[in-house]
Amino acid sequence: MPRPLVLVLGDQLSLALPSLRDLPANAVVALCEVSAEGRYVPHHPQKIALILAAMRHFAEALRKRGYRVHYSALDDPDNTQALVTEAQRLARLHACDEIRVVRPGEWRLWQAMREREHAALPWRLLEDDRFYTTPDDFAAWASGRRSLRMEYFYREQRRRSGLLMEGEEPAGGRWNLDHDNREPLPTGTPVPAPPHHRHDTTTRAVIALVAEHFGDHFGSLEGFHWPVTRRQALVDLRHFIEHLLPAFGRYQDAISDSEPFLFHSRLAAALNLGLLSPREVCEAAEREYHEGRAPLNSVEGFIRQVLGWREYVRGVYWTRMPDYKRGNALGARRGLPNFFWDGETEMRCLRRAIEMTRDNAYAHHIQRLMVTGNFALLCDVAPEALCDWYLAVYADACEWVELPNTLGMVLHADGGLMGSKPYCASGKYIDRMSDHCRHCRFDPKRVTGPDACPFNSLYWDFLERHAETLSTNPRMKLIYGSLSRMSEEKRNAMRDQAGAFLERLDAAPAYSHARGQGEHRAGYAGVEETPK
Ligand code: DLZ
Ligand code: SF4
Repeated sequence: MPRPLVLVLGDQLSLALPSLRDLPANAVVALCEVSAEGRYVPHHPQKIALILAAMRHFAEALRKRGYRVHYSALDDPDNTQALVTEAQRLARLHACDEIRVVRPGEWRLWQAMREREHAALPWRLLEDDRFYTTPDDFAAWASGRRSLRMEYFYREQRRRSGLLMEGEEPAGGRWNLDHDNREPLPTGTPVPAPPHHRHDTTTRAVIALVAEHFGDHFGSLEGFHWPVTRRQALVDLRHFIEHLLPAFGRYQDAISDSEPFLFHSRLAAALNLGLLSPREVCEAAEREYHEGRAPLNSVEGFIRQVLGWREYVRGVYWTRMPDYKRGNALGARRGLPNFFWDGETEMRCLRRAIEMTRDNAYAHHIQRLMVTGNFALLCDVAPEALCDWYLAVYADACEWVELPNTLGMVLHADGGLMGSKPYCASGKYIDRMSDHCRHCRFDPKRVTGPDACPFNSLYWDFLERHAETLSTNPRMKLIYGSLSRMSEEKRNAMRDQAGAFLERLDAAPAYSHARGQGEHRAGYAGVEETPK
């Protein structure tokens, strides 16, 4: 009888995983902690601790259900410290004749595994059916379309799933209530605290291990509060549904100087690791609407993220890689500013977004898109530099979801495949949506002069620099109209202001962590490294 080794990756921690079904009794299930995965970008210590703690708990859950599990711990002396070599070592150790694995979360690993499909020890790749759509479903939807707008994909997903549908029509008569999701947070609005999960001995051991091995990475381990078991993830889901969902829609785009999580679910990490399924979270949210406990703009806004956007970016990723990763439509070349690694900037909004990232391995969608992302866009930060940062610092970042969001949505580097215009904005937007500017030494209303908010001149300078590419875009017509009506004198002053800012940015001394990136990237393939 064939004897498979089933490799379960750190973001595949679901009992419903296709590779765990119908296994012969002699099969061995392997989970492998390897340093290559922790270092190919310098992952936030909380992210590594989350994955390793969740892997250890999942291995226990599998053992309890009778699976035969081989767990390679990070400090096992025989550990080869890379996923492909480690799986091969374990397959030989247990005399297995094939390695089965579900499609991983990154093209780099998928490619390395596919190359071994016909090797002496063959790898068998299985499709991941834990999503609403497979890459083949997405390819079928995308085929023959000139534009891949999320909105049309999302409508089809609603029809297919039946979520928030009343017959053939969307519940409430509209497909998308985004316009009702843009209120700033009134001062003094109470925000419920996130659940805190008790750390058992397994989680405590992992936190100590990560501090020892990855303590040099950007990010604090203190206040680690991520759910590391399915049971804890369900507590977070219930907390979101009961305490956050009703106000989620209204304040979805709000930013707070003091509250990192607001009414956001923080469920993406648990979803992306497999502790929760997209179906159960969407259905839980939908129930709240039907039972009158949450308004449609909240429920639709949440379901759009999970059923629409999450599936859509995954489809874009798998149907466009590896070329997608090389996209740089705006020719951006600047390195990542050093303060992304320490938060040392006078720009309050950026400082707080980076500090919150350091403390929580989390920043919410609008901080990522309109603060750090917008700044990187306006400064022509190279897509690779920003994508590596987002992949490293956020607990929920797997490349399939991070790359299209960063390269496509934030940086418009895919030439508009995903977004019809770049999400560039001046300080006015941040002032409207947050209370940061009240605490900032800059003035969001000034465009030039020593106290002017840097976002303002950077914004206009960005539009000028990229006029050739962007000014013909119908959705940018209005803003280019405003630019063209400005006096030459004003435009010169803004150009000088932005130029001086960018010069200072380039002259800032390199932060040691940023220098360390070269070493991290050298092991990027992470699959064939020499065993330590
Ligand atoms: C992100 C990550 C880290 C830090 N460590 C591990 C690990 O030790 N073992 C593992 O199986 N997975 C890890 N991961 C997640 C992998 O990078 C992910 O499973 C791949 O699918 C790439 O997306
Ligand atoms: Fe950010 Fe400008 Fe507001 Fe300061 S003034 S917080 S830099 S938007």
